[in-house]
Amino acid sequence: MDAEALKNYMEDRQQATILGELQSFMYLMMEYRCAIREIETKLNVLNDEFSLRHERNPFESIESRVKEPLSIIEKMRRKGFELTVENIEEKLSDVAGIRVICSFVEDIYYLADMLSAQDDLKVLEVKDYIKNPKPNGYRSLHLIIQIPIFLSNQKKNMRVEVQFRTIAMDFWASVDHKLKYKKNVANPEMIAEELRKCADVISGVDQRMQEIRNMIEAEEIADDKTDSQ
Ligand code: 0O2
Repeated sequence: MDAEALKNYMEDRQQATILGELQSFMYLMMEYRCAIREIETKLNVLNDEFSLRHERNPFESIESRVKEPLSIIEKMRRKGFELTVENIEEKLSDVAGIRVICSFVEDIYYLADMLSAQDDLKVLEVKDYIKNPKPNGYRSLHLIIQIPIFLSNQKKNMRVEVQFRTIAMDFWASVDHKLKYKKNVANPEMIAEELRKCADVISGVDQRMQEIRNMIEAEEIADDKTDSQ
C-alpha cells in the first residue's frame, strides 16, 4: 500500500469509528428517553390516583431531560473518566433525569415511597439532601432508580435520577444554578454565605407551609366527623 492509500485507509477507519460511536451514543440517548417515559408514567398514575382520593395533586409539575452532550462531556472530564459510550452508561447516573416539584415536603416522601415500593424497579441509591442538606444549602431528595425498558430484541435495565423538591427548594436551586456561571465576583465567600442563609429561610417557610396544611387537614377531618354524627 502506498502512502496516499494508507492515509485514505486510516481516514476511512477513523471516520467509521467516529460514526460507530456516534450511532451508539444516539441509541443510548434513545434508551434513556424511554426509561424517562416509563418513570413519568408511574408518577402520573400516582398523581391521578392521589388527586381522586384526596382532591389535590401531590406534585405541581414534572420536568425531564436527557443530559446535553456538552454537559456529559464536562461531567466525564470533571470526574476523570475516559469519554466512551460504554463509560457514559457505566459511570454517570444522571444522564436521564426527572425533576418532580411538590408543594409540600411530606408529598415528596409520599411520592418517593410509593414509587420505591413498585416491584418492577429497583432503587439503587437514595441521597436525602433534605434531611442532610449540602453545605451550600442545596436541598432535594435524589433517587437513582433502575428500570427495565423493553426493546425489539432485549430487555435492558436503565438508570434514571429522580430529584424531588418543593417549589421553594426549586426556586433556590434555579437561582443558585444561574449564579454559578457568574465567576468574577469580588467576594465569593460572602455570596456563598448569603445563599446558604437564604436556603435556611426557604426551608423554614417550607416547614411552616407544611404545618399550615396539617392544621387545615385536621380541621377538615374534625368537620367531617361532626357532619356524620
Ligand atoms: P445538571 O445541569 O442539573 O444536570 P456531582 O455533584 O454532579 O459531581 P453527583 O454524585 O452526580 O456528583 O451529584 P449529586 O450532587 O448527588 O447530584 C447532582 C445533581 O443534583 C446536579 O446535576 C444538580 O442537578 C443537582 N445539584 C446538586 N448539588 C447542587 C447545588 O449545589 N446546586 C444546584 N443548583 N443543583 C445541585 P449536575 O450534573 O451538576 O447538573
